[in-house]
Amino acid sequence: MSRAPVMGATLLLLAVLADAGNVVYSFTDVAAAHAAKLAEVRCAACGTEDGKVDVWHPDGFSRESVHPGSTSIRLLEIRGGDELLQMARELGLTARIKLGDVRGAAAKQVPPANHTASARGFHDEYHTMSEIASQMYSYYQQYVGTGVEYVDSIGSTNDGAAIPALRLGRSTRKNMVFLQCGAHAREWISPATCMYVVEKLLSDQQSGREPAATLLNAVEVFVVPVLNPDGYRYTWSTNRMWRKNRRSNADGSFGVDLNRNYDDHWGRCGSSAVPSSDTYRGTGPFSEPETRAVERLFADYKAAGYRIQAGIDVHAYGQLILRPYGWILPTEPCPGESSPPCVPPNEHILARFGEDMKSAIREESGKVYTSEHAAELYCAAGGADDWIATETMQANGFCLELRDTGNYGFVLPASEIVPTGQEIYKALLSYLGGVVDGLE
Ligand code: 0X9
Ligand code: ZN
Repeated sequence: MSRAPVMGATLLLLAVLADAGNVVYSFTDVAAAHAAKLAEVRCAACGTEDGKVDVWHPDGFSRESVHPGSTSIRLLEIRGGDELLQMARELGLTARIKLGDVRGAAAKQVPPANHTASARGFHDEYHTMSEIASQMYSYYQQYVGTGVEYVDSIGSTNDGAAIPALRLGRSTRKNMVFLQCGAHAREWISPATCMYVVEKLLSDQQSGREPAATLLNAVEVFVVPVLNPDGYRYTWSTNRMWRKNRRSNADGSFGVDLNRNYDDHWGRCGSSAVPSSDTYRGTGPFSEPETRAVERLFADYKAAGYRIQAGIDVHAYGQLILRPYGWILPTEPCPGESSPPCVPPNEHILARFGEDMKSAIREESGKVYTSEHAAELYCAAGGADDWIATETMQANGFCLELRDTGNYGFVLPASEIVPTGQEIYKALLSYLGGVVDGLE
């Protein structure tokens, strides 16, 4: 008889626990010291490796400040629970609910088990790694007459998986643009957008629609839709909010942040030496098979006489068009210089690429993207964009942060795949046009 109330209390407690860590809160203009305290709060239900809250933005912010020299963080978005609210209260900070039901939004992204892929279009849903790979092969078969090539794998991952790719176009002069998606596992809209633009480029090319048809005669586009298949698989099987690859680290933790692992100013700002951190940079530049595969890809194509002109690394979220540098703020002087700004020598050209992409997107969908230096978001070294800039003929490496601005963040509804694809397709056409104009 006396057990019923106890059961009731247990159930209530379980319900509360189950709901912990299911909300993303936003904080504005937070002192760096306070932000660091918030990021240290424990959150058993958040699914992070170190048992702390999951900082969605600035992405992976943990112990080290991502804004060197800055005393405050403009915008913080953190997934957490009651402990986070308690800490915010102690610090006198106002927490606003940005996303009230993370698990609910994530569940809605996955098609029901009984769904038939043919019932809806490919771009109406998010897809598993194997679905993406077989769709890539289907594109190859369908558009083989355009010169498209299916690359089984550019290298194999820590878990022994393939990293499939597609090479589009037919450039007699062997000019190439590199497009990379899915470096961060939880950013599902990135691979989905890569797949959308691949199909659109191929179908426009095949039917002679301009400007794609002319552009793909001048430059080939090498596309890696999912650079991080191990991480991507893990977001489907185990932890939807996983960011890094699945490297088994020396301390028993897992994962290296691929966007801190490229060989450009590796180890500087915004990257962590702590393996369990979401921004762990790895044991050295290109320590990871996925980034090494990109390095080798560049080397192989260059050795084969290709001129890799430029490249884009596609992420989410924030609606941002980021140009170099990411490893140093423009308000600082470059090393060895006495005064700022530290910006690339071709800053005016890169700024123009950014503005043109922004206009193309706005014209297509009305969405407003911000064009700025990557480090203005936050300083983070070892990124793909900075490395691509150093390796390309036009010293041109961009990072795109796709939709949205935080309402859904990483769990963007599948209904946004097509509109995001459409606006990014226009941005890409503008980008390719700029690259072709810059050919020697
Ligand atoms: O932190 C990142 O790697 C990117 N943002 S994300 O939210 N997708 O994780 C931004 C990278 C910008 N580029 C550099 N800092 N080099
Ligand atoms: Zn990312």
